Amino acid sequence: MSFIDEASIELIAGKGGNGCLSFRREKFIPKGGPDGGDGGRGGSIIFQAEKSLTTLQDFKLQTRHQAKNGSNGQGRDKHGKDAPDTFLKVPIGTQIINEETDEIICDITSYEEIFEIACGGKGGMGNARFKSSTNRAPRKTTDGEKGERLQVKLELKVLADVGLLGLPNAGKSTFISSISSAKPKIADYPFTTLKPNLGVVKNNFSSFVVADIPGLISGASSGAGLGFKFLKHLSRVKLLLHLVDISVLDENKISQDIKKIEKELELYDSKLFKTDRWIVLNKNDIDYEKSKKLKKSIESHFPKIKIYNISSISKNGIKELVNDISEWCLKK
Ligand SMILES: Nc1nc2c(ncn2[C@@H]2O[C@H](COP(=O)(O)OP(=O)(O)OP(=O)(O)O)[C@@H](O)[C@H]2O)c(=O)[nH]1
Ligand SMILES: [Mg+2]
Repeated sequence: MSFIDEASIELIAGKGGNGCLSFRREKFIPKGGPDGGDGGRGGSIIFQAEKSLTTLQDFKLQTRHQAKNGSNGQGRDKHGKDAPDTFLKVPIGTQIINEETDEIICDITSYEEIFEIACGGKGGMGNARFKSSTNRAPRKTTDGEKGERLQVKLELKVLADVGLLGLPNAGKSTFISSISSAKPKIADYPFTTLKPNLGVVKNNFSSFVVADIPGLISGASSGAGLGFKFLKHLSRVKLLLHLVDISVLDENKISQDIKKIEKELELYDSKLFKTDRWIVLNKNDIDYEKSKKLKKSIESHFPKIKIYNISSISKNGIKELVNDISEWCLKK
């Protein structure tokens, strides 16, 4: 299944039913009064978050969603039935944007809330409503109102506490699979990850959600590689973990790699660049002694940033890092 995080759809709420024109006809009552009932309300369109969904794929297949119309009123003062509302299920983290104005209409961030986006039309009035002392046989009725119609863009930005960042092959997917039950594809070639993966990390009594995205390369902020398309998924995280492959064991090469990612972040979005970020030197199982020295020198290159030294394979240093993330997430 492909990962779809954008879709453009048309929403049409139901029209209200028309009011009815009718007069009572019964035996022995030659001139019965007006008894046309009102029309029912048109169905509204409502968004709701659904736990089992992770992409907007369904909205690529169906781009037009129309709610049912209300029923027309009938004689004998029978009101038309209200139409049922149409519920559209989306993954949590979906934003709904008005395509004409570009304004965010709503942001679906909880499973409890529902959001009515297009309101069904009111039913029209039957002629019974127009009876008065001066007009005992009104022939007037009104039609049901049209339902609201709207063109919207859906945009999914995954909701996570922690986002993983790094060059392809840094070990981001290995890291998420070592700390959570997420099972992403892992391989020794770049761009193994093609869509964001989420993992829930349970630590003592708290838990946090981590998002793994495809690796970034130089020029990512202007569209190179795959990572750019996915950077927006990090826009709402509280903490970025920048994973760095230290297997080259070369201080200069490693700090150049770190700067490459920093530059892309800054070019992409200054707000994302200002998000709290820790550097995580990964693959220290290759040479633990050398990795300790490397950590010291990298610290001198990046004095303002917190730096960790771990191995996602041997799990060295992972516990301390996970504890610090938990504590930090609780404070935020
Ligand atoms: N020795 C060692 N190898 C590691 C470690 N972590 C990851 N690797 C290896 O590095 C390679 C890349 O790992 P991935 O987890 O797929 O890297 P990624 O950052 O998710 O890569 P992309 O999805 O392509 O961006 C794999 O061959 C992993 O086995 C580690 O701590 N030590
Ligand atoms: Mg990966």
